[in-house]
Amino acid sequence: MGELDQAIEQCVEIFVKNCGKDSDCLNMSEFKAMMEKEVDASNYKGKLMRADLTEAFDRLDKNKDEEINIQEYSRFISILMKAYYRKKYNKGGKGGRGAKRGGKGEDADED
Ligand SMILES: [Ca+2]
Repeated sequence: MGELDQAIEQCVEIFVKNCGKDSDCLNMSEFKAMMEKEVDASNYKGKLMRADLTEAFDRLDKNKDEEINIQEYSRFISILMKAYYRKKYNKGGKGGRGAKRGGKGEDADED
């Protein structure tokens, strides 16, 4: 198994582990528990991590069903990946490629 396979598997398993027993989504308390256990905000740079968890949850919950599904979670992982990259390597910020996407629903990670 490749390193990327392992990283993807871990991301998925963390999601599944934190979802309620009979659910395939994270509710607010599961999301908060996951964040406290699995995410060190100091590793990331970006608006999302400066917001409190309730606001982060609201922004991630695109379909407003008060749960984070796998699609919303995968967007969240993507936001964290970009924020980590920006913090660690100090590149990939605004003005780089892709800065002018202009699409709706994809701007949660932009300042
Ligand atoms: Ca949702």
